[in-house]
Amino acid sequence: MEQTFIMIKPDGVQRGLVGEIISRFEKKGFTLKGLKLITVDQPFAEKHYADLSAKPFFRGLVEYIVSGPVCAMVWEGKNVVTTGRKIIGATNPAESAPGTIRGDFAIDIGRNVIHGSDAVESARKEIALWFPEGIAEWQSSLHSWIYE
Ligand code: DAT
Ligand code: MG
Repeated sequence: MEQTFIMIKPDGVQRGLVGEIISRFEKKGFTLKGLKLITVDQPFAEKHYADLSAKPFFRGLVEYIVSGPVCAMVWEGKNVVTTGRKIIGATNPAESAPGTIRGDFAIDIGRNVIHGSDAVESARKEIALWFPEGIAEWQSSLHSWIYE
């Protein structure tokens, strides 16, 4: 089954949005396979956002991600990478549709509350980076009530 890496950024944790965000993924029917509150250091944040290192906003982005604890998660389900991105909404909250997490809870692009992997391959890399210890082995007993 497909997995994705979802991270509630320091603003989302500080603003008390952890429960609301987890609830949206749970209610959709996805399965929580990994979860931890963690404050990462600069080299780690730079590694996570390595693809963006040439961007002018890179420094500010790294500073933001290391500014407090983040809630790192692995979610599992059919099409969870693409659907997870839809639940999160467009990168710039000014363009995120209402009903999406960023559309409902964010205003500025540099405080957009949440990260989600953009492809199955990046999800695999991000899960390996953030959860080197591995993730929980369990199957939800609701499976047959969610999948036909
Ligand atoms: P996403 O987080 O939607 O996958 P991304 O991978 O392109 O977007 O960028 C990672 C983060 O960097 C994004 O969540 C917010 C920040 N960012 C992206 N584009 C930006 C810009 N033009 N100005 C400031 N911050 C930006
Ligand atoms: Mg991205």
